[in-house]
Parts: sequence; structure tokens; C-alpha cells
Amino acid sequence: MRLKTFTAPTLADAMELVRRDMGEDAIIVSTQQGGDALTCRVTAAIEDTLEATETIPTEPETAVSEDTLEDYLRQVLTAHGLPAHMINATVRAALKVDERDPALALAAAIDAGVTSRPIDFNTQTKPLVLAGVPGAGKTITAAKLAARAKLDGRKVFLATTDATRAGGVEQLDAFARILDIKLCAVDTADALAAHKDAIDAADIAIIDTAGVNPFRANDMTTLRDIAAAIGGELVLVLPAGGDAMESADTAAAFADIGAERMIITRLDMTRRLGGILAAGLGRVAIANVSINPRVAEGLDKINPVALARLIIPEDETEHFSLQTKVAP
Ligand SMILES: Nc1nc2c(ncn2[C@@H]2O[C@H](COP(=O)(O)OP(=O)(O)O)[C@@H](O)[C@H]2O)c(=O)[nH]1
Ligand SMILES: [Mg+2]
Repeated sequence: MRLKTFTAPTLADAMELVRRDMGEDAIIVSTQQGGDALTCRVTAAIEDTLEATETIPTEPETAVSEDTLEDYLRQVLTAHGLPAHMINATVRAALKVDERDPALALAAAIDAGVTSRPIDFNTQTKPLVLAGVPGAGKTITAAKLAARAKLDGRKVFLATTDATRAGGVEQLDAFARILDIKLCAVDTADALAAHKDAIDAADIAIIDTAGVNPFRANDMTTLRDIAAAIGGELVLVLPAGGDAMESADTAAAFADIGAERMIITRLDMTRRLGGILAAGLGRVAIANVSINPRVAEGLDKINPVALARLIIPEDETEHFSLQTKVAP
């Protein structure tokens, strides 16, 4: 992840510089009016892989001692419900970088511990098999992905293996009909495998599954078999806001059956992010996030800076620098 600061007479000009230099994927980290009120400073971040640009570190507002920063980060992460051993590791990583802005120091620590790997229809060859606990947001996520692919003009194969539960098919079928996609409803891995030709013929295949208990071996074997039957990629759908260790254990259980990525849902209705941070610090990368229940609005991407900013909002940082200014 690289940070770069741009200065221009107006915010719009500065944003334009960001877009021109760093592209559409750049994420705005902070905006600031210059001292003379005639210039605007915008700091943006971008993933390393996209473009190597010269980095200008953001200047700290106040030089704060390492102890103060450490205490502050500990307080914040505790408030978000992160367990002690993960707080220790995260704070250690945050203090390693030469960065006194708490959110940016935290972003660096998140960057070191959490992998972000968004779903990209251009390179996605395996069917996406969405899995998780009941109510995680699997069906909405399947509909969001299908809608996006369809809007991009791709040929979509959409299936659900949640065909035994009452109402399991109807919810997704309603979305499928609006999208003019035929929903394939099956209840076993073998029945799904019988549709292999249709899956291969599609540009993108999306499979919604029935909710499972991650700690029940039978449930997890069934899921693994469903993904294996079609050579699919198992993607965990994990709601934000859960207990941190519970979320970490859930992600670990899905990693055990082959999940390498997860989609975080309900970010819009969550205040404590220890759950997703704890899950992300494990073996499963964050693919995308869902910040609303509306199918048309799709999924979003998140990078370490954005995640850190959700954990420490900008006005909190102001509060932090006010505190540290008066500190001895
Ligand atoms: N606010 C909000 N609600 C969501 C989001 N994702 C899913 N939901 C809601 O969560 C509930 C369960 O979603 P559903 O897709 O049926 O879960 P499933 O049991 O895993 O298939 C539904 O009421 C969804 O509208 C989200 O990102 N934000
Ligand atoms: Mg469902």
C-alpha cells in the first residue's frame, strides 16, 4: 500500500490529480485545507500492485510519543472487542512503522496482517460457492454478484443448494427473475455436478448454499463436497459485528475446508469491528464487503486504510491529537 499527498487550489482539483496519478482505485484517506486556506491537500492510498508511485509520507500533526500512540491503539482495539493476543500483535506491528497518525499506523499493521483480494470477474475462472452460517447474507450476496455480472454483460450461471428448506429457493428466485437469469435449484453435490456443462458454458457461476454450523463436521463435509463437485471456490460470507474469537474460529473452520477468501456483510450496521479484524488476521483473505442490503448497489472493496479509518474515524484522530497536544 502506498500513500501520496496532492495539493491543489480546490478539493475538486486535488481529487482530479489523485484520479489522474493513481487511478480510479485510489482511496481518499484525508482531505485538509492548507494553512493559507487557498490550497487543499488530499492524501490518497493505493495498493502496491496497481502502480508504483513516489510516496510522500503524511506529516504528523503533532509529534506524539510511542507510549501515547501505543496506549491509544490499545484502547481503540479493546473497545472494538479484539482479544488481547491480537491487540498485542497488531500494536507491535503498528509501532514498527514510522507513522504517528494512529489510523495510518493501524492501517500499516492491518496491511501486514490482513490480505485483501477482491473478486474480479475478469480473472475468476472457478464457480463462486458462497457459504456461511444461516442469516450471514449469502443469498443477498449471490444476488449482488449475479446482478453485477449481468450488468457487465456476462453470461451468468446461478444456482442454490438451499432447496430443502422452506423458502430457500423463492428468495433467490425472485432476484433471478428480475435479472432474467434462470435459477438452478438442487439439493446435493451430485445434482449440482450434473449441471457442469451449463457451469462451464457460463462466464461466471455463482452458487448460493444452505446455512451451516461451522463446528459440525457433517455440515462442513457437505459444503466441501458441493464445492469439489464443480471445482468451485468456497467463499465464506461472514457478517461483521460478531464476537471476535467466534468470527476468527468460524473463518478458521472454513479455511480448514478450503476457503481462502471471505465477503464481509452488514458493515453498515456494525460499530465494533474486532470480529472482522480477528477473522482477517487468520488464514482467510477479505474479498469484498457489503454495506447495504440492496442488491442493485452491489459489493464494495476495502483496503487496509479504509478498514483502519472505520476503526478510527477521522474525527476520533482529531480527538487523539488534541489529547496528545496537552500531554506532557
Ligand atoms: N444492512 C444490511 N443487511 C444485510 C446485508 N447483507 C445481508 N443483509 C440482510 O441480512 C438478512 C439475511 O440475508 P440473507 O442473504 O437472506 O442471508 P443467508 O441466510 O446467509 O442467505 C437479510 O435481511 C438481508 O437483507 C448488508 O450488507 N447490510
Ligand atoms: Mg439464504
